[in-house]
Amino acid sequence: MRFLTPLILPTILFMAACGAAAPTAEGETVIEVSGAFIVEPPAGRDLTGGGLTVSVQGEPVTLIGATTAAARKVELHTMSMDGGMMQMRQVESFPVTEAAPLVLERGGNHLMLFGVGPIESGSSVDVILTFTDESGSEIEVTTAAEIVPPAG
Ligand SMILES: [Cu+2]
Repeated sequence: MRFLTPLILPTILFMAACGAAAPTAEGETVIEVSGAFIVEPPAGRDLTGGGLTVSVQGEPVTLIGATTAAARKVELHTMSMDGGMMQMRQVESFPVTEAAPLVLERGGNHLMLFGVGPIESGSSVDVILTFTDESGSEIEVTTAAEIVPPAG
């Protein structure tokens, strides 16, 4: 289970059914994750997208990655219009500040999941998000992502 043995240590792991929060080492910054979802891939496909909202109280943090047991790989993607075409690009990170929560959603910046195993709408899977704070410390937050039907 490579996904469950990340190289990044030490970490703070905090799990909750509906949203998750993790204090940093200083106990001042609080990260809150809510509304996590993964779109059920179309039949025969193992590629899909997902989203969530991250807000932070205190110092800014940076989302630098995500993993889930439900997918081989999760990337951070931007979505933009380029010459009338929707363009997705992988990015290394997304910033989160008190003034600017991070929203990952369908049709916007999003999580891109590759090698997705069988998942069914209505169930949920844990997604582990890795953040860095301004001191360079890594913080992990686990959130339950709801599996939702493909957009109709
Ligand atoms: Cu994408």
